[in-house]
Amino acid sequence: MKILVTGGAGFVGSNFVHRTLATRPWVKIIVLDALTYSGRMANLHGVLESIEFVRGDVRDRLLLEELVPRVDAVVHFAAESHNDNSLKNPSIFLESNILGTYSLIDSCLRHDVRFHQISTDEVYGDLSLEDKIRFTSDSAYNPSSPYSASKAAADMLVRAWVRSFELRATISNCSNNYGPRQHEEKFIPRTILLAASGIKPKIYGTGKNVRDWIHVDDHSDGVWAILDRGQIGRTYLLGANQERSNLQVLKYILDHLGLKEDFFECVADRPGHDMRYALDASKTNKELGWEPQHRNFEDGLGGIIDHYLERLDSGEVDLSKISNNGASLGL
Ligand code: NAD
Ligand code: TDX
Repeated sequence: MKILVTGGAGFVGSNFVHRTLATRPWVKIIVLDALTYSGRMANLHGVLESIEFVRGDVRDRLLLEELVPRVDAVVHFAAESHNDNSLKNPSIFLESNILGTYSLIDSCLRHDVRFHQISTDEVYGDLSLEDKIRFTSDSAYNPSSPYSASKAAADMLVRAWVRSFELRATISNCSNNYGPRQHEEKFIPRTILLAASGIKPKIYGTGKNVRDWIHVDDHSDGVWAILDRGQIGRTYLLGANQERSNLQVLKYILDHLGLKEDFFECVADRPGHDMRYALDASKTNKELGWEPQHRNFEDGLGGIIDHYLERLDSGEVDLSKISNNGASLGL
């Protein structure tokens, strides 16, 4: 089997490449990545000799004409992925996330290639802290930010292409990932890197906002369960049922680093900040037999903190970009 992995130099995509080669060494991989500010060749360290890497944009139709006919499936991770950036510069989110997905599904349709759309729980909007429900694949889309609206729009295109043109496609909506190789603009790496450098980490607003945290390897295994056994046209939710408030995550990290629990500062809230995400992934479990292997968030997080401390020691992290008192801007 040969697959095209878009965005394979980013956080989730690179972990998918590492995980695939570790668990399915027979799978041939082409990575297509534009190497924007968030893509790093270093994320593919150790696997570069086993894959084909192409630097390019998912909107480049001519390039897709060369690559797509060579594979059995496209797994589409490439995206602008940071909510804070989408509030400051939405246009690139529309370009890469919506038009990029359109170029890929158009090419996959013409070459009859299977397509898998990597999406997010954020397309469903948020829940309140009091809500007893979790989102299911039947929940209505109700995105809050330019980022989540662009992901929702891209998912809608995929659904329409399945219905109107019989594109062979599936979609997965996953909750917040943690693991190695995540860009330092995101909450967990940013908090570890700042705290370990003696700079107070930043909590947006009250810190009561809740995310469901899943280990990135469990996300990758879920995608493979869908590629292997998923039904064309279906949406599958991937969540770990590990809801934690941002304050709980922060305090765990501070404790792990031997720092006082008040070593942080509250800064201006993210505009439109979603309060709580929670997914009910039981249907994916029943239909595909997938379930997260990392059952406890704190155990999983404890295992990756050293990875970020090593990155700090290597001097590759520019702390000035993430130590400001608000949302970082990687673009
Ligand atoms: P990331 O920002 O770390 O990586 C994105 C990658 O895509 C980078 O390597 C970047 O260079 C590449 N890219 C961006 N625009 C491109 C373009 N136009 N053409 C080619 N390559 C381009 O993001 P991530 O956190 O790894 O997220 C990857 C995917 O997973 C996204 O689709 C995101 O919506 C989805 N997702 C992420 C999470 C999470 O918690 N990180 C959760 C659910 C879903
Ligand atoms: O310094 C910070 N302080 C803080 O309190 C940062 C960077 C974030 N936060 C808060 C905002 C969120 O409530 O932490 C929470 C997590 O923030 P992010 O890491 O920016 O992730 P989030 O906005 O939840 O979106 C993530 O999960 C879904 C990914 O970035 C998306 O790509 C994915 O779709």
